[in-house]
Amino acid sequence: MSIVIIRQDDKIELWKEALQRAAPDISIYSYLEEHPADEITMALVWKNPKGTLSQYPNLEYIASSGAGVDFLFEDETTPKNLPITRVVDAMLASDMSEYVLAAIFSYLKRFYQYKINQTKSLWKPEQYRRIADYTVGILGLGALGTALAKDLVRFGFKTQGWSNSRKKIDKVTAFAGKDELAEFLGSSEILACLLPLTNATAGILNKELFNQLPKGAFVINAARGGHLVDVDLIEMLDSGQLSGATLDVFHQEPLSSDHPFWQHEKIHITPHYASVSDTDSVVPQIIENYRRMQHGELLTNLVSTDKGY
Ligand code: NDP
Ligand code: OXD
Repeated sequence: MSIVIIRQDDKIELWKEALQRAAPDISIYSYLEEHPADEITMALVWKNPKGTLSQYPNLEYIASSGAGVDFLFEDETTPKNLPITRVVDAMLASDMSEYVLAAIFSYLKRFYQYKINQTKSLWKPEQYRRIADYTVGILGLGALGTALAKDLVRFGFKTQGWSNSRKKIDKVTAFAGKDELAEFLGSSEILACLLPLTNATAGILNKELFNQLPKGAFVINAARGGHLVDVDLIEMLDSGQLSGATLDVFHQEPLSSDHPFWQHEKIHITPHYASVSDTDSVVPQIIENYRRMQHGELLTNLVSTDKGY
């Protein structure tokens, strides 16, 4: 029984060392080194190349080293009927919350406009509004959305969230399901998307949705590029229906250098780095699940293969 780590960035050794430190008794391999495929029972993956998982005949369990699992469902070769887990981690959640708060405060204090003014050496005070003036809406009240909602409440924002099932979070107005989406959008002057990417949520950030927001709303997408219809965002920004957008995620990553988002002065881009799994914080839950698998116990942070998240 051993673990293989499959990812295409330069973090394989980082993960391997952290796992090995926490569990010296387990054999852990990079998929790039020679390793006994038939001994592999668990794969720790992040955007693994398509087809890589099907080469392990005795695989029992797949763990995403991030919160998202969309890349596993998008790969038709991902073995069916194996348990899939994802990361649920307090540090990942607080990092995300800090990202969204940074975007909101930059918007509130007009930093985005000042950046534009600076390129023109323009000294011009811009009107600002205050925390109490805004209602922030969060699409997705899961592990990340809930942490963000609580932080927003602590700062004094009027806060509301939308999810599949209705949530109960102190001082947060909770909306649930398609029937309540329009009402939720109607008062979300700042909208943050923290939904998982599934068949039901792909393309949800589109013209129809943006038109239901109050005029001049600000949008933050830190979930997945597939949630956003890019041309609709540009149209809504140019028409003034939206006043700006902060985007961390894109259909194609890295975002190609000729994508119109780069040159749009109302779009603020970060390179899918809002919140990143910290190995020290996350490794204990990975090892815990490996031990559980060995003992035939129920895994934690299981993904629903029916729902896709
Ligand atoms: P969770 O699974 O904990 O939460 C997802 C939330 O979305 C839940 O509240 C769920 O509702 C709701 N939801 C899902 N589908 C629908 C739908 N069709 N209609 C309404 N609500 C829906 O996920 P996390 O909070 O852990 O993570 C969210 C996403 O954030 C990840 O999937 C990933 O894509 C992204 N992410 C991005 C990062 C970055 O750096 N940019 C870092 C980490 C994550 P319910 O609770 O009722 O099931
Ligand atoms: C994640 C991410 O899903 O980093 O964890 O995007």
